[in-house]
Amino acid sequence: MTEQTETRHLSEYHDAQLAGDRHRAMDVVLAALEGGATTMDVYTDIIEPAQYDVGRKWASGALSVAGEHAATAITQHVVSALQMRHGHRAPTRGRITVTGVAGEAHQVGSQIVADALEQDGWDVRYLGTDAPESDVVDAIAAFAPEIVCISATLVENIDAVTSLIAGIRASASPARIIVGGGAFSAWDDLWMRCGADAVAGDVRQAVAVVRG
Ligand code: B12
Repeated sequence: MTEQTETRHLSEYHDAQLAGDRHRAMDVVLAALEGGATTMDVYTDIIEPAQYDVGRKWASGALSVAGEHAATAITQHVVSALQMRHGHRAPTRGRITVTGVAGEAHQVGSQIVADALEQDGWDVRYLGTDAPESDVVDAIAAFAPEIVCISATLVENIDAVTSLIAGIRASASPARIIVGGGAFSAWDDLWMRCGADAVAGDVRQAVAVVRG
């Protein structure tokens, strides 16, 4: 995609979100894919910036809570449809658990990371977000993944990330733990202070860091 086409698709997608029109939003994404964009391009050049715009508009009062919920529901619909389009192929890499933490409601980012990793050949178990820590530790022990990805958007939830990582390590899981999400942009070394092995900024970097 040229930069100009990317910008046009982003603004058309965002307009469709604001109009609450999920069919139009899906058509914009299909047009981008037909024009040569990859699913990864759609995540990073359309969906992520459109959601960040939704956040800015909500924070400034230009968008109501209902408007934000409708826009995010459209994105969740589109993200699921993109994954359906990829279909299911047998995994060619190892096992990964992707999860949020207790108290964290944001889950679009972690869903996208889970989907992109599955597209990259990993055997992914996605736990959504806001499950009790002990349940997450148990689910990880049962699946025995080589890698655990933990997502947090709010800085207030950093203690929950630290505690979850300690819980996973105490369960004797040898998994490499990678963290990401908006909370980690607050300070450069926050991921290290949580006890994680690595951090990644967006979904493209997440796939690269997971591959190691
Ligand atoms: C939708 C939304 C919600 C929805 C979430 C619904 C859902 N099912 O997810 C709801 C309504 C629940 C919500 C609630 C709140 N929200 Co909110 N929300 C958003 C919004 C608009 C979009 C989030 C989103 O979809 N982002 C798109 C994804 C793709 O981006 P991402 O999460 O950053 O993920 C990417 C990377 O970070 C990375 N990544 C993410 N996870 C991981 C994990 C790993 C391992 C790796 C490697 C990478 C990685 O890859 C992803 C893809 O590239 C954001 C705006 C924003 N800037 O994000 C505000 C925002 C995050 N929310 C905000 C706030 C304040 C709140 C509330 C406190 C509001 C309130 N007063 O109640 C509550 C808190 C709820 C809670 N306890 O968590 C603020 C946070 C401010 C801050 N810096 O702390 C934001 C930034 C809005 C704003 N501009 O002020 N929210």
